[in-house]
Amino acid sequence: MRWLLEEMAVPYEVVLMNRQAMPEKYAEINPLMCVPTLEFDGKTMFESTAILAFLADRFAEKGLAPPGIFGSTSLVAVADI
Ligand SMILES: N[C@@H](CCC(=O)N[C@@H](CS)C(=O)NCC(=O)O)C(=O)O
Repeated sequence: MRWLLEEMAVPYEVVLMNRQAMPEKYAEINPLMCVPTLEFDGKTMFESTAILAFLADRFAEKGLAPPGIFGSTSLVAVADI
């Protein structure tokens, strides 16, 4: 996720999590209690492949994935190999 944000030159803030002591409240934004989680425009999302597809679509003008649903699908297919 961070490499994609860097490639797209999209500013972001990293919030480090202590994997040994994740606050229970974190489950409200990531029910899997793992990282990564993306907060964007007041919404949260989890699962790295889903986040990559979202970012590629949201910043489609950066040209890092083919456009549209077929582009998202091919991105997910490659990311999940
Ligand atoms: N399928 C998830 C897997 C995420 C995952 O495994 N995250 C690890 C770190 S890379 C994690 O948070 N593990 C929690 C733990 O080990 O306590 C995704 O792709 O986002």
